[in-house]
Amino acid sequence: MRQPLIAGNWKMNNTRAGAESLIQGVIEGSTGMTKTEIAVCVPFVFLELGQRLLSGTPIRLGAQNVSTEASGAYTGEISAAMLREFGCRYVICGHSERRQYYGETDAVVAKKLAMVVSSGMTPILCVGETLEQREQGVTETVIARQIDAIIEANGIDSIGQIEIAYEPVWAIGTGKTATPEQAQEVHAFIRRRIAAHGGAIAEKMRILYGGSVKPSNAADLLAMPDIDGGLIGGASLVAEEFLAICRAGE
Ligand code: G2H
Repeated sequence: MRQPLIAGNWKMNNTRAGAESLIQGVIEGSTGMTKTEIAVCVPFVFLELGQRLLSGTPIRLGAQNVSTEASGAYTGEISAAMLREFGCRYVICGHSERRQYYGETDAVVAKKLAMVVSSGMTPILCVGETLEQREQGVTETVIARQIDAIIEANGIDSIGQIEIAYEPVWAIGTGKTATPEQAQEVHAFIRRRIAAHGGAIAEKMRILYGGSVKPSNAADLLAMPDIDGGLIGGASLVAEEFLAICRAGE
């Protein structure tokens, strides 16, 4: 009942020529896929290219970050309105790499989500625990804190306007994937947590899994009742691999 979403997160990869052939490959290879929604979240500098190539196709364009501010003297920042103008439908917010390397707090992430929503796009909110936190048995506490912070800052209704991606930090780019059962357990917890806040949206909203998703594990992950798609890093950089994952959602 929830349409699967497979979104590529290219991170800081690719050349202009590489970006062009990858997007073309995804367009051509996804013809005939009707069930799965497909998106590519590219570096800012490839947005114009993405907008041009994807125009008239069902594939959505996305960005990987956004400023907390609307406009003004914020050197190096990119606003939500700019992303919207360049055809973005999705914006990844609060990816663990941004939390870890650029000090993004839950409060910053909440502000970014609000900016994206008010500009008419859909944020993909990333949440997830580190290996240390999992080993300490505080996975649910960490995820609850990340989700609750958004609800407290932006209200429960704002949750209906976002996508959530559960990305266990220990599974990101490491080749270690959460087992489908481990991921399902956390996805179900996220849904319960949102329902407990009075979010009638909990059953309808999509919760994606991210962290070393590849063609060989995508089908098993997507078969889980609370896994509604994937946020794909490394495997989204090779058209055939990304397409194989998209096909698993069909
Ligand atoms: C997790 C994921 C994409 P990868 O960061 O967001 O990357 O699939 O390379 O683990």
